Amino acid sequence: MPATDLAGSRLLHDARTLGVATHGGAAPLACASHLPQAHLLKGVIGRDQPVVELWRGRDEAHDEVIGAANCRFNGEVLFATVSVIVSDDGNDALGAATYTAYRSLLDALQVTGYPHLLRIWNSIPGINVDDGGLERYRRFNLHRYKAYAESKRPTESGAPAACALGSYGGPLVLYCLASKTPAESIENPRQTSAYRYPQQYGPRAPSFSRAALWSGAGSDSDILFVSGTASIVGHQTLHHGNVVAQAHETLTNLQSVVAAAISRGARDIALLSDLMLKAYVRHASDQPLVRQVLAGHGLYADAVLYLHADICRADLLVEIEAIGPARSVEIKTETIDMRDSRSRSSSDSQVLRENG
Ligand code: 3EB
Repeated sequence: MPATDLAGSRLLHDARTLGVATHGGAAPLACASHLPQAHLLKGVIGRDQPVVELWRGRDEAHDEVIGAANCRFNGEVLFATVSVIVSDDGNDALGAATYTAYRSLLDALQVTGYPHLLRIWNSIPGINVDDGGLERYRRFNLHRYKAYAESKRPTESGAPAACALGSYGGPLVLYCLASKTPAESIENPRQTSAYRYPQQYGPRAPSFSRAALWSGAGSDSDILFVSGTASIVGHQTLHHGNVVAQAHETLTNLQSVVAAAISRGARDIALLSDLMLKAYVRHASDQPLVRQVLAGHGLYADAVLYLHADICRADLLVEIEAIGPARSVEIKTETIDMRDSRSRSSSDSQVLRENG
């Protein structure tokens, strides 16, 4: 255990570390306050402690705060977080927060010289709530599109891999990885491209790619960012109310998008099992079923991070994302033992326990 204590502390204080996303926990992680940190208010399922997702590059990184964006970059990639409070007045508070957050982020990418957004995570308070006749997720889509279009960013092919999940209160939180060189957009032949969804899903279709395939500078392997993937075939949700069938359909979709990436020449990726997975479940009590489906597909279900979150379509019960394998960027998830930190005086003493 002392060895992993040290490993955890070393990782957080490693000059190559780019930033963290903290899943769960009442407050942001004090021992990571020197890094861009996305504090996400989702419940971690199956572990009684928060989890920190830590991003580390190959070279020493430097940070800069630009407007609302906390950035850290190493000459090759940039990690950034933006957090914007959603006011409770007005019908379109979420839309306004989305526009502000995206404009700040995109301006920061331009200023720092990392213009290519590879992957972005969106955490949206009350994602399925109806605000004055339009669901918050649909308002989010309108304003994300507007910010991309005004910043002359791709809104169709070339848009980043993404996901959009709910949070139970708190601000709108974005975190992302961007780079100096572009990624290749990958679509899923089983699914209508999200940016071509018909109007029945909202006045503006979502701006994201099913996956982004990126080769780091001078790297001999690629990194595949697979967007949040759900039980959608064509543009329709399948298997209403059946989480097991939705999980199977989701895995078929994931396998299909990974196959599409391989057929485009992805290096070092052969199977879905080569990637790191994160699963979001709408109902925490469904997690054992999802876990079982993953194990049944030969995946290492205990290494998956399970988070309790609302999903952008009200009829979706599960969504899974994938990433890896990462040579140019390392991603580790670790459990933080908060009990341990309470017994110590230094805020640097929180224990990070690697879970593989
Ligand atoms: C879907 O396939 C499910 O709006 O950024 C997945 C990934 C979903 C990203 C987004 C939404 C987003 O449409 C929802």
